[in-house]
Amino acid sequence: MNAETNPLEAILAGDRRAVARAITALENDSDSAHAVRAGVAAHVGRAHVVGVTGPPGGGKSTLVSGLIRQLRVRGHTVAVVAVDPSSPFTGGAVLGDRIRMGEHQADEGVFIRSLASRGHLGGLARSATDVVDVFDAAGYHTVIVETVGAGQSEVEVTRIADTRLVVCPPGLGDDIQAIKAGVLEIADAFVVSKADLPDAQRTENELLSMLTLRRGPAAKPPVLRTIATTGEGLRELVDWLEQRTQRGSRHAATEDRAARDLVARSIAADGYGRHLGFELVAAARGTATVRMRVGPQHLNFNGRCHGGAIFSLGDMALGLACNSHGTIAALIDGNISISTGVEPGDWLVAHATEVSRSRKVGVYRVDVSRASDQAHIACLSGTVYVTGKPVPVAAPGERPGLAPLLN
Ligand SMILES: Nc1nc2c(ncn2[C@@H]2O[C@H](COP(=O)(O)OP(=O)(O)O)[C@@H](O)[C@H]2O)c(=O)[nH]1
Ligand SMILES: [Mg+2]
Repeated sequence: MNAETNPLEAILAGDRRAVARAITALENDSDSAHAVRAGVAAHVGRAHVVGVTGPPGGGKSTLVSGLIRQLRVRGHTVAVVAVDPSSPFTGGAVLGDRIRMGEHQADEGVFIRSLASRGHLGGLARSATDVVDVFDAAGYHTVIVETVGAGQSEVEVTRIADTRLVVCPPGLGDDIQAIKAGVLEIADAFVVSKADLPDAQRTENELLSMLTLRRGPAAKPPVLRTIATTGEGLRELVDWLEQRTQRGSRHAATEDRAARDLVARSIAADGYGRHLGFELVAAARGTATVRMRVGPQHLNFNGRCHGGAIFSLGDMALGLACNSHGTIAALIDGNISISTGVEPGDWLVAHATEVSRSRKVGVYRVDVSRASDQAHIACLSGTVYVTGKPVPVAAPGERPGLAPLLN
């Protein structure tokens, strides 16, 4: 088979050079990128795509390297996409990943690719999604996506992966609040990395108690401990991965993916939301979750969070939820009840859901809670008028706007 004459056949046959060339085309968005996307589209959905997210230096790359080792022992092929959108700050991290995973470079059953940042997280996530599809089409059993957990990338990893692992190294301190405020909703499992460190037990306890507070019928994600440097806990983690049946699920809800794309672009284009520090956590058709950390700009003259700021947060989630269908909908009537005051430093999470929607009118409900203890803070209900005009950021074929690089 000749990669020059039939690149798609070569990719599907797992030819490494053809795969590498396809990825380069996607990264550079060159003329052949479109052909690659179109070509592999019909051949995806077999790989188990595992997203690994967490703070910089949390032990993600070391963990991924350990996962590769375990998966190889079981005879599985593995591809890795390492995405580091914050490389201007962590400079050289991508190269570091390459070196750290060096032991796998000679293994034909392993393909590791780092994606360099161009500062646009939205665009980066898009090429990561395409690269995952290439690996999937090339027949890799497991595709691991490593991303730095900083704001928007949490929702991006939701979009890319079938299974999401959130890495929590000991000693996160206040940062654990941010984890509570965002990744609680998206984590399929928590991994307490560097479990050899003294604070590991405390981190595990904090995660477990935060999961106890979680409401709703969804299955509680397990908390697993690993010491990636010695391999401890990795067998259990891979056992857990192997019993998952979510393989290919990222393709199941195409409509939700489209809605999530649109919502991510909408919030990035929202000047008011950016001004107040709103961050997107998750979105699907008719629903959106947005968070903020209460800072000085949100306070009233009594030093507590302004009711207007809470309304704004709720309204942002509601606005994203009702516009997620792709047509402009505008609030015509809204009510808020606030049950508890909020202090500076608290993380608030607003979750909007669709109660009903007809061609012209939609009814939405938003629950605002405090991340640290899941306390109910406010409830907002609103009626929207559906205009039928397309949401401007939804223009087909348009590149995503500048997603805010958070943290
Ligand atoms: N003590 C200990 N250190 C670890 C462990 N895993 C990773 N590290 C160290 O933590 C640092 C950051 O690891 P890395 O995997 O690059 O983190 P990443 O930025 O999240 O990808 C490195 O110095 C690793 O050697 C572990 O299990 N125990
Ligand atoms: Mg890394």
